[in-house]
Amino acid sequence: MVQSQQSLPPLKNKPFSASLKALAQEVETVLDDILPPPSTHLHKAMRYSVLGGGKRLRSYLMWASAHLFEVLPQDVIKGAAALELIQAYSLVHDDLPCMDNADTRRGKPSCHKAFGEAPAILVGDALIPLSFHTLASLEASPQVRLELIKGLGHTIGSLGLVAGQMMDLGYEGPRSTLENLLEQQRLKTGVLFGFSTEAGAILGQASREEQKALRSYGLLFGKGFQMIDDWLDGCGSEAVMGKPCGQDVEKFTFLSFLSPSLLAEQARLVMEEALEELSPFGEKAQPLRNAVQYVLSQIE
Ligand code: GRG
Repeated sequence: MVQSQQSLPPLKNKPFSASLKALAQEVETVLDDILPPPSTHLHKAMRYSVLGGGKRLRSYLMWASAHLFEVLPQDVIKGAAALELIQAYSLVHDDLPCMDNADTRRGKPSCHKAFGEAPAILVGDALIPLSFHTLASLEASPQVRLELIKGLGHTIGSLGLVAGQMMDLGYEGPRSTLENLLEQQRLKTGVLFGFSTEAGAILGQASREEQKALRSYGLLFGKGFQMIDDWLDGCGSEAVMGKPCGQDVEKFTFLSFLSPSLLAEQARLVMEEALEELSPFGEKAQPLRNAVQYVLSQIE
């Protein structure tokens, strides 16, 4: 049965952390349903990598963007789940020994540590098509589904996430410039956040201008998020972060180019730019403003 378009429940008075938690639970339930039962090694590894962890920030941004328009609530949660499948794939592959070589992820052994290296590659390989299949199965019109599928394909391909990873691995020019780092972070972090807010607007059949403004908010949010992530890794404490700090000292990060105080200042400016993109949306954009507030509060 096709259900009618409707506004998502207003959440402007709910604190960010409560909204994020509630949404994360809904997305987790859908992910649990989308993922195949754990009857094979591959499916166990897929469920291990996707479920029970992650802040679900991209889901939140998609939801908060869709919240500005008339949408099918179940499509928003399912669309957000599709983004989380991509997020999980990118982390599983990034953790591999031939990439960032990380033994832990989301507070537990990384996928290849728990299930083996070849299975971890195949987990990523299987999560990507599952994400596209999920978008293709939404109740939205074929046009909307096509736009989402096209947008995600562009976002995660050789002009998006994969290009960022190639730069990070040092295959695409010198890594020792701030310019290179900004582009790498735009591709690794920014474009998926940008697509998250754009996807909410696509679902809501927003105008091109609205889609552009929300994508721009997401890109700027991603830039600020990465700056603050680098600041926290260099200057934060494990007690506050809930994960070990100082893991990136050997790498090029924003702290390789900017002092902590300058980096914090830049992050605030970038987040202010992100907030400016929300001015056409008035009060209803409060959940998106709350996300900025939350990320900035970590360096206050
Ligand atoms: C194409 C293999 C491949 C990778 C693409 C996304 C990416 C590049 C790598 C992931 C590793 C990484 C640290 C990327 C920077 C973006 C970032 C800070 C990701 C972590 O996002 P959070 O903090 O993670 O939202 P959770 O666990 O909450 O989902």
